[in-house]
Amino acid sequence: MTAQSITLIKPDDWHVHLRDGEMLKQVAPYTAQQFARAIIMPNLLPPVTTTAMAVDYRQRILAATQDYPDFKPLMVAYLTDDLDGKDLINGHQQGVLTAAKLYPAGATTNSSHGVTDIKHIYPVLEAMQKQGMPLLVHGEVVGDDIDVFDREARFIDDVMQPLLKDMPELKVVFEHITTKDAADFVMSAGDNVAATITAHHLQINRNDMLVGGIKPHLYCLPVAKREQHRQALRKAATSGHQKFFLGTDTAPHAINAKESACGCAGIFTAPHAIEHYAQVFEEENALDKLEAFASINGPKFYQLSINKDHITLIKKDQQVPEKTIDKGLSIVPFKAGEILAWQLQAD
Ligand code: OTD
Ligand code: ZN
Ligand code: ZN
Repeated sequence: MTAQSITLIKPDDWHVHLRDGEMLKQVAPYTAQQFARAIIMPNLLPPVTTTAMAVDYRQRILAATQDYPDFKPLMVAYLTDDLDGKDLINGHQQGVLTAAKLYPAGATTNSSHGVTDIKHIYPVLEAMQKQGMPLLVHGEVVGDDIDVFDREARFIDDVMQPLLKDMPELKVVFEHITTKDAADFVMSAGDNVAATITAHHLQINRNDMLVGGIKPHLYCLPVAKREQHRQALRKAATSGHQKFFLGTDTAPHAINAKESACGCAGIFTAPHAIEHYAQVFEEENALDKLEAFASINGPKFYQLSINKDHITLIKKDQQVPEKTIDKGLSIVPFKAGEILAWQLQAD
């Protein structure tokens, strides 16, 4: 018999972009409604690089999610070539900074302040290793000679392997993996290496983005890859293995910034994030592994407690709205206008 409802320990989202200002007010409640905690990406303009900036940003997030007082944003500092390592470690010791994020310069939205050569930040990474502070990586190498579809595989060879050779105890989350290469690499690495997987990379391949007309709302970075990679990601996520956990990488942009001659990268999955994942796990006959992926593996890796609350998903069709509109901002969610098989039950 197929499941009509499932109850899970309340999930966490280990990778979200909540933005700032009016956009923050519009998008943050979607995440806070479904998830107990979320790792908040620091790629604002200017980026969140200090403990003080993270404290301020956390306040703005809490103000935007006051209807969900139990929601806990977990803050991340953005690593730059000249970051103050002392402040970073202090911020972690004080419980303000959960992790630090490595954006190779130019790899994704608002990454121009990112690290130009990982060797520049070796002293900071060594301190993080000692401290047990996780490093979150946008795992792509950028360069004029590197094909956009090869950026992630190249990152494994050029950055990840040498880094872990030099710092074998460093806790690393390979964010939003998109290739079989990355899934295999993470499986073969030590327990200190894990990965997040987005709902959209479990659902779309590069044909979905490009065949029959270009679909700007399916364009994100790292860009979706070939079908064989999507299959490898589905296998990894639904295996229940402790190394893989939920990170939506929901990355909203206003509609005019997406539907443009030079459209922004990012897919807005927050409104129905857990339902998108449930659909994938059901298709793979692995609904029994969803709780490990969504609610257990993440906190275990981050050495945080597992949530006490639960959520229930029911098997009931619902249509994703064409747009979410608030405060003059209009954003197109993932699968806009389409029917989803699962629905999160309201509290
Ligand atoms: N990818 N867009 C954004 C971030 C992510 O690489 C990412 O984490 C964004 O808009 O902030 C995107 O396509
Ligand atoms: Zn990224
Ligand atoms: Zn992201």
